[in-house]
Amino acid sequence: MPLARSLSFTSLSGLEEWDEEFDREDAVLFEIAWEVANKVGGIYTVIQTKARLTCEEWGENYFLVGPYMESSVRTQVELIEPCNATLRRTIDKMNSSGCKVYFGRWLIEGSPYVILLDVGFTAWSLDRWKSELWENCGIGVPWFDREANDAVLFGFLTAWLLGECDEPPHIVAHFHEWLAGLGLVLCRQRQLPVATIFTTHATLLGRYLCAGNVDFYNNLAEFNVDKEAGDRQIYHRYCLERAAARCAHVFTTVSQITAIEAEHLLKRKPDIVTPNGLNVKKFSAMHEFQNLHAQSKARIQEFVRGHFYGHLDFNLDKTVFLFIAGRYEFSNKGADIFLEALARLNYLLRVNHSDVTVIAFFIMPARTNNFNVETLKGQAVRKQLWDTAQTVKERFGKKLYESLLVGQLPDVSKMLDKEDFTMMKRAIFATQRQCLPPVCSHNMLEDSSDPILNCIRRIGLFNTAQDRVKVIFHPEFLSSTSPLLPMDYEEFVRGCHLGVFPSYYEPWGYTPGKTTHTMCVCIYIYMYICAGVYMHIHASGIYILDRRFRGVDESCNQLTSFLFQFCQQSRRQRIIQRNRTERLSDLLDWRYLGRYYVSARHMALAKAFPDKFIYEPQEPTSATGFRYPRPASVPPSPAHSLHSSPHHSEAEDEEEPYDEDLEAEKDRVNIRQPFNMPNRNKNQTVGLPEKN
Ligand code: G6P
Ligand code: 1S3
Repeated sequence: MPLARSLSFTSLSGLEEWDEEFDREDAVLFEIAWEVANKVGGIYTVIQTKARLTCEEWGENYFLVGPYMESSVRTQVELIEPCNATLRRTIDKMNSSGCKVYFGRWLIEGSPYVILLDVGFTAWSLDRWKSELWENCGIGVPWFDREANDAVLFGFLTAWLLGECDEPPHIVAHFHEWLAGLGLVLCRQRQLPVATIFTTHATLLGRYLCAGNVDFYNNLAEFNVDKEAGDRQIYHRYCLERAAARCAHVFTTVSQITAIEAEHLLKRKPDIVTPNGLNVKKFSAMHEFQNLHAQSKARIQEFVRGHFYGHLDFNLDKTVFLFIAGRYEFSNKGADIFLEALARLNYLLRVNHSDVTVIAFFIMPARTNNFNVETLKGQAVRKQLWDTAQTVKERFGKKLYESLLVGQLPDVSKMLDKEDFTMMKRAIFATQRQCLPPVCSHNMLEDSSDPILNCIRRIGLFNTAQDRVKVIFHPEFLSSTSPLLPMDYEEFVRGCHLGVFPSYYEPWGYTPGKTTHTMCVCIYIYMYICAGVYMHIHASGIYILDRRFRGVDESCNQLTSFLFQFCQQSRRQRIIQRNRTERLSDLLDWRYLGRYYVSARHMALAKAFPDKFIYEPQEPTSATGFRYPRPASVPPSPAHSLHSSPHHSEAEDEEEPYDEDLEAEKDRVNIRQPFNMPNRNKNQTVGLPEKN
């Protein structure tokens, strides 16, 4: 018997330092998910952003397995011949047995290989596979659940594929979420020589229970899981999920809070938490992202000019843009308490006679039949005003030029003639409107029962002139080709001032992650932040809303107070807060977070092939500890020594005299200023929250 090889980390400070003893030549990694090259939600982002790092680690031995979706394949995948003899043989064999299996390269960073399984093409096997599932695993899937039927087809096809791949000897198969989980169950039931990992990104029951009126986190241990799943008609799905979690060599989830949830609801404690990362792009200078903010904000302002035409009685320079985005789960994602807090904020701003206006965007996809006429008209009116202004400007310029040509100063009273005035009056008349600016940009299919619209109706935020808080519900993901708001999501986030994510159920929270990634300040929810990360976040200008032991009303009050503080900030303070947010970006980088996936794979190999591999976890010590690099914006230490970095420091934030425009400019170009100047700002709140 060959000697077992030790799979351990020699250091936790960098991926390049993984133990080299593990020879990847005789191992192959399959990562299987329904969202491979198929954008549905967060798992797509996990796999897509992680691909570059995994390709660096596994090279040609890394394969993603997903469903074949023609529309996505046409735009995202280059179909090619299988890259090795084993796969060619396997795919040919499956295709000659009535399947359609495609091989290609996914055109994302890292260009990973993808194997795409056409589940629709093998639908003829559904009944046979379902009865096999019933006989072998006792799980019955009802005919009407289309998603579960797809999961059955996808699971059997995956197990077939893995069963045919007999070379190289060590296969690691990593399955994501319940939709892919059956493949894992079948691998184990058929005793395939495969090291299996199952990652749940959210438990099915967690999602369903939280969406109802349940005190979820305080009752995790009390739920009768079978009954709860049965009551919600998801028992078969729950069985598939639980079977995958129980059968896996290694079970993982994305955060500590979801690990506790999984332990209670899926009855297995995750072996390791594998948090999600992003591909963090480093800016060479801090003012770069500040400039990008200003550019994107200008585009949002243009949209707002059109949307509020005829009611533009507020100062756009004193308008703060807030947003919430994500899967449309009204209370799970915290849209309920955000709206409630906005109503309270509206009241506070009004009674304090604030000159600040808040525009809150809700970007959550719902069923619609396109943009509504009033919203489109707004943009058309804005465009017409712009065109009119350009025409008058050209005519004016021509007259001015002609007058200068003959050596005369122009007669100002004759520069605009009757025709110009008529044109301008017509344009102004076009801005009259009989209705208020719409709260929703689209025609909703379920308008009368839509939870956001119903809540807006109840709290009365109708975009009236008196409202200091205006709302715009955009029930579609953003796109740079939209005729209404032609911006992609990242650009939009950059232009906003604050992202608000008071989710009740959020296993990881990619949306706040991506928001920080674009250096936009945001409000995180405490529940899913682990203790170590909490300290980083708290130091980074991010607000943390604690919903753990608080009722809805108390959380609403806390959120309202954060929002009110934010609205009182000056431009200068917002700039500083954005700079601080930059410090968080390293926390989310796959280069650091990818190690947990590596660890899970090592653990699985050691469990599946104990005579070949030994897994030796190593606790981080002060010598090998997990340390993030110092972000560029962190002030040098000791605090009052001379600075070696050209970046703006916190000491400056607090101690320098205050001139908003000058300071903003300084921040842009990172000019260093001397210390110990008199502090004009002593009594001014900086807007950072108290630690709870
Ligand atoms: C960036 C730009 C500044 C601009 C500021 C506006 O920092 O570099 O030129 O003044 O954004 O910030 P605000 O928070 O008011 O959108
Ligand atoms: C899930 O997607 P969601 O937005 O429905 O998976 C994501 C990736 O792990 C996670 O970030 C998110 O919290 C979950 O909820």
